[in-house]
Amino acid sequence: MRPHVSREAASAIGLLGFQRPDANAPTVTATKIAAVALLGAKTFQNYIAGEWVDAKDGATFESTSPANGATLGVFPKSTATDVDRAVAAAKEAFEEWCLVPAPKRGEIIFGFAQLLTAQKEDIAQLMAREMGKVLPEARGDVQEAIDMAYYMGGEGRRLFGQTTPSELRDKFNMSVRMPIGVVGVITPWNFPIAIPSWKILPALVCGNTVVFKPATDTPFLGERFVELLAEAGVPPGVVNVVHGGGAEVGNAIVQHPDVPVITLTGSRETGVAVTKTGADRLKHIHLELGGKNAIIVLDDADLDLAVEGIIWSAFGTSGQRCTAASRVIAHESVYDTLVSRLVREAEQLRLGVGWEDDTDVGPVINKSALEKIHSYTEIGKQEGAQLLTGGEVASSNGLDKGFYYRPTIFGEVDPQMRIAQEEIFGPTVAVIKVRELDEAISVSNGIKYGLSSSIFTRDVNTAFRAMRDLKAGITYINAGTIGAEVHLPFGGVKDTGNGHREAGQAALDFFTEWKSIYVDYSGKLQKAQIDTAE
Ligand code: UN1
Repeated sequence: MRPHVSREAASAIGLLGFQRPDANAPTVTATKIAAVALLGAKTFQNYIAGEWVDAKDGATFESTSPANGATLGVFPKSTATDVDRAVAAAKEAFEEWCLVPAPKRGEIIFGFAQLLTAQKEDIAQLMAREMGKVLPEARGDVQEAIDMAYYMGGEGRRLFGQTTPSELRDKFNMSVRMPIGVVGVITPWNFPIAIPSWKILPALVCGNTVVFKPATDTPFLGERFVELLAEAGVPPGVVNVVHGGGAEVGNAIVQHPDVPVITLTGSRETGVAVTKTGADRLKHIHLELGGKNAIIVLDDADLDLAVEGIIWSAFGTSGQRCTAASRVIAHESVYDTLVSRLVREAEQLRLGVGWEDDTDVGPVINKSALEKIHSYTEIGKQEGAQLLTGGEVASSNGLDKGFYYRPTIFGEVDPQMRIAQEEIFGPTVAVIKVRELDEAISVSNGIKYGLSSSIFTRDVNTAFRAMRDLKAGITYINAGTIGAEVHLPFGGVKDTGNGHREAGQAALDFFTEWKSIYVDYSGKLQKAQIDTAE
């Protein structure tokens, strides 16, 4: 049961005036979701075994808007006891869910895609409030989950294995994908709908069940995601949500003996800790960690395009994407022009609440993020980099109610400076001058991470060299560093992860285990490697 909230309260948190879903849009069932849920829910619960339940010890935390400080909801601050209940439910549900024909599992996920489509605007509006991103990007975040739902729903009728000849007569060989069990899903706040979809939807279509811990900065969106899954027909216990922090809930999931698979998007430090914790039980761990992505601009680049690509990749989502461009590597012959054009463009970006049409850049996620971003401005100045624009908290015109930072550009940056090496996760970009392609590639590679990379050039030979030599999981030619599509593998090399990928077919490899099956129909004992005569 979810309590209703008054219109006044709803209006106070800025949730009124949403565009209602199109009556002709595909809907799956009559539902309490969408507007009613957005307006009507003030205190939220965990979702375990198909029931909405409070945390066992009754503790709570609030979700507040980084845009204006409004309280959006109160959520259970769960503990290991709640995780135990969720894991038990997921373990029990696995026994039946793994036997549901994969095409049927896929159909439920298609239903989820339809619900998300119908609710896209409402969820985007909520996201602009809870996470802060501007509406076009919030819609994109939801769209990414819709795309993933259609893609993974389709996998229900594929999940291809392999057949291959046997070395022996009258024998048939094949390999099939098998579900693994309960998957622990730990997600960040920066893509509060898209990233859960990358993890939960492939896990489900492959026949696994899920215990999901959304980020504490975006629990409302995590709860909406699960509510829609339940609405789409995911049976009780197959997806469970447990709200709360990493130290309590995250750790309990990672330590739990009945959770053999963990997928985490988070910081490098958390990734290392999760790996250590899971090691004793030989858990399957997927990690998607940091980035320090660079855009290379060569002397033959289309500069208009490069400027657009840099501004979008550096300041979109207020720089809070793992794929954001936080470095620009500019050929010396274009450096001055590029820098002055970037500064001009950055200074025209309008800061504000994400749900206003004329906002280009929304807030950053919370106070500690704001402080961390500003501390890097101080570090950059101390290191001797040239602060070209920004470098300060924005607090005029009501922005002091939220966490806003001016788009910041440093020039004359040395590749070894901390602002060029460490992940800031904010609207700060470091511009580095180079003399030629080899140097550009070596600067781009000269960091511990390896997620996204990009080069602007009109020379096809240069482009192919970059595709080969940039050490990253993703390389863009003549586009910025953001904008990955769901049907290609997503992830990075070096400290960005541990070799696994999400999205695309690669996700299926993580959420299943291969089983090789040999069928001997010769009616006699045939010995592989021994009976080699014919
Ligand atoms: C992330 O920041 O972790 O490629 C994900 C992009 C988005 C996903 C980013 N499609 O920028």
